[in-house]
Amino acid sequence: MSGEGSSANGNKKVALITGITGQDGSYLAEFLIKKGYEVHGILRRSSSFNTGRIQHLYGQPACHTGGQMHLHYGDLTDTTCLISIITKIRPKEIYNLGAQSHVKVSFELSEYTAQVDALGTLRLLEAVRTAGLEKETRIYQASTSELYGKVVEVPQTEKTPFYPRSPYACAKLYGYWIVVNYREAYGMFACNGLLFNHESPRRGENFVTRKITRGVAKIQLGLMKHLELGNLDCKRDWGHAKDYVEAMWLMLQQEEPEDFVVATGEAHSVREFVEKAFSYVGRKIAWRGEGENETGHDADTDELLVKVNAKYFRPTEVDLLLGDPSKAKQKLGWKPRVTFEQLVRDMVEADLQLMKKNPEA
Ligand code: NDP
Ligand code: GDR
Repeated sequence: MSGEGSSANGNKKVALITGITGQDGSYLAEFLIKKGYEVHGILRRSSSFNTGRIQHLYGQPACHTGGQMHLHYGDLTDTTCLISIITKIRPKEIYNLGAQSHVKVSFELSEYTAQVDALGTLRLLEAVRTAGLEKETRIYQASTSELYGKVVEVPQTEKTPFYPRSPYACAKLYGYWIVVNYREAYGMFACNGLLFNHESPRRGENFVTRKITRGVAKIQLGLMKHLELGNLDCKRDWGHAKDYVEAMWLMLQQEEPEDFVVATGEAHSVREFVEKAFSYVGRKIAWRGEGENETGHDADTDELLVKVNAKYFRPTEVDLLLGDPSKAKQKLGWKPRVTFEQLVRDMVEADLQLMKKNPEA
């Protein structure tokens, strides 16, 4: 690991990203490197390759060293490593993006999800205090629209009360409040970004948007027959991850630490996402049946393209999320650039290219 032995450079802004190997971590690392930061990231030990999203950022990709990015083995469940990394690199900014981030999986891995998403946040805050950096280091916490869950008002703002609907959301609720508490108790510059769903060609393959765009590409290339999905009628406020990492950075550049909703202000159903994605390969979907028995067919050929499978239903669902990003627009000067149509098109095009190059992908 090139981070070993490196220390904070007095003039250079040093940032630490947990979850650097994930969708957001990779875009944020790119963004910060472009801004001249020395970027450090926490890498989980894995038996398989997990740096695919960031390998282009190494100075020397073949040996994972060099350039402005440095990786350190670590884990949000391991207090000692967090203290050691933070003490060594003395980051000016920490972005806590590391998480077990899959809502459906959190019903099966509820305790682990709490360990990482709830207690991991506490460990990180305590590590900053242990290193004596509570007045110097600014912290971004990846909070989420999932906190609103069974929503009590539409659209959701920074003031909307929370109603979490999954072990993931309950764990993130603790993360949200411990950040608020440490800000108030110790005067730490710590902010929650209440980010609504954001996607990209780098989105994990088992989140619904990427599952759809991969499926469309595979079906189009004759590599798969049909796609199986869960609830088609839930709605999400979908933006592009590239836009959202900029909002994270902007939050840490303000005079005062505050929490912000980051969203597009537009909601679409999973069904609409499916229809739009297939429309980019020239196919119109005709729906038949309902609930567990619903299917989607090519309107011209009647070929089965989509099938509902109850195995993807969640014990408690979040039906509608729609964010009001007015505060972020006004105070951060942030606004989303990528539209829903562009997002779907980009993802379908990227997966078509990927599958053409590597049909096994
Ligand atoms: P990903 O699932 O793509 O990435 C999660 C990252 O966390 C990966 O780098 C993963 O490592 C790492 N990680 C998982 N477990 C641990 C652990 N025990 N210790 C250290 N690191 C760990 O998520 P996204 O990039 O999509 O999201 C980033 C953050 O933002 C997450 O906290 C998520 O909950 C939150 N969020 C995401 C939204 C979205 O729409 N994308 C919306 C709102 C909030 P590895 O690569 O090894 O698995
Ligand atoms: P979400 O994203 O739960 O909103 O969490 P996901 O893409 O998993 O689900 C969105 C909606 O689609 C429905 N759905 C399916 N979901 C998946 N994964 N697979 C399917 O086959 C399927 N069929 C329908 C779901 O029921 C759900 O309603 C994401 C994560 O990134 C979180 O970490 C983040 O906090 C929130 O977004 C904001």
